Amino acid sequence: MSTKPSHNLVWDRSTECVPLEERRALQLKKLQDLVERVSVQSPFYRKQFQKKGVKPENIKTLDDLRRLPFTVKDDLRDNYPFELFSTPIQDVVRIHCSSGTTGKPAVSGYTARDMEMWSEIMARSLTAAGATYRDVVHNSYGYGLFTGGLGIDMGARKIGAATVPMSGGINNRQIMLMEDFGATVLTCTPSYALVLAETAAQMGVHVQSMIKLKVGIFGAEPWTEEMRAEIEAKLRLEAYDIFGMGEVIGPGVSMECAYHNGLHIQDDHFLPEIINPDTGESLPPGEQGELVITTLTKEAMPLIRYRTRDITRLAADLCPCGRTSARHFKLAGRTDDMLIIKGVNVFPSQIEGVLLRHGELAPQYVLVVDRVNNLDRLEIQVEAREEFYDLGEEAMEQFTHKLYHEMQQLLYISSKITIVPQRTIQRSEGKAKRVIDKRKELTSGALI
Ligand code: DLL
Repeated sequence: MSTKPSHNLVWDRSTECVPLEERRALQLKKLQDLVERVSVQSPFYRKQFQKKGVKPENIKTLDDLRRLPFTVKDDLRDNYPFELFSTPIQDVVRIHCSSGTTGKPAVSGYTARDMEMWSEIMARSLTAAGATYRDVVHNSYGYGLFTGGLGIDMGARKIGAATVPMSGGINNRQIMLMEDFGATVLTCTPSYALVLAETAAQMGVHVQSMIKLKVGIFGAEPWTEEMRAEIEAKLRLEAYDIFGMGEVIGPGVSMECAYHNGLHIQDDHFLPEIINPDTGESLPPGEQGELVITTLTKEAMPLIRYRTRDITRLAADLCPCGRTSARHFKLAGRTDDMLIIKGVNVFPSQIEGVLLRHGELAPQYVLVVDRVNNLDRLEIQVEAREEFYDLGEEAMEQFTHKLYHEMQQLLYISSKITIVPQRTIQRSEGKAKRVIDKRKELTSGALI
């Protein structure tokens, strides 16, 4: 975490730095309009409101948000494809959906105004990382139904930067073009940033002298502070965290500024809450729970109290950068990524934090969970670096043993540590697959 910010660029002070009272008054007005609007235009929410007995006139303060029903991912699937749209299809200009390979995807629609709002928040996000019209943005997020590529693209166009619409893959070519085009901003998943760093090293491209990257905007998957340090050292850039999700809009729901003390939520469009995922009860700033988002301004597919399943906490104070928006801290993970092993809750990011503290290990790992004789078993497979082999046989064994104990202290359960040779763990062009849960295969009969 840097204490001295590298810049303090803000895209639009009139909206981003608006006094807090004014921000809240605007949010309330937008919330009231939203409830009114969906009561008329959305058969889905009309029904939900009736069930809960809520009427637009019940929304008198921002706290009245809690009277509204939650929306969950299954509501999107159950109303596939367009039942959650609040506008007729002729007003929709874009449709995205989730990439799941089984079942029906979660669909999201956008009107022209939704697209304009998305461009605006992406312009804010890129500017928060210090990007301007002078930059060359090498965009390796996937273009297509996934919102990453196109979302970044719109923001970069809005600020006037030169965008290279790469998508992921063909790693050598990525490095060649980054070098030849003088890319200054890299946008991709943090795991793919590491793949690119590795590729540059294999190609003999000296990052410090041959690649001009100054900033990286990484998101779409959980990553730890340790991973940030690793990427910054390897790619010689300042790494920023960006968060978002297809159902809500795409990337840009929140973004770090140069102070790196949480992600600013674009809360003039996305009103955040943190709830206890088990009881649904609202939690105050500082307490960890599930992030819930209400889209205040989205037209085509507004979502009320959408349960994201992402685990984080809100900041209680304002950021010194001048923005008055709410902030959330780095995501711990998703409720559905949380592993329950022998009754203990484990987030992959906790394990990542410990692994990356060791110079002997590479930031490539996978967690294999299995059930043997009715007992859960966790195997942590992690790649070695040269430094590991330099230790010599005896010290290698001691190191593995030490790591085993560290994990036991962290997780309160024993795990098997397998240190595998370099470049044996599968790399990804987008979101990394960190968990192989064989228990799911046992119950569903599905094969991965
Ligand atoms: O991942 C949108 C996106 C694209 C965000 C590019 C950032 C950059 P989905 O594919 O719908 O959308 O996945 C959304 O990814 O609920 C989180 O669990 C996870 N996620 C997204 N950003 C972050 C982040 C895009 N910065 C899901 N840190 C979300 C941790 C993230 N997890």
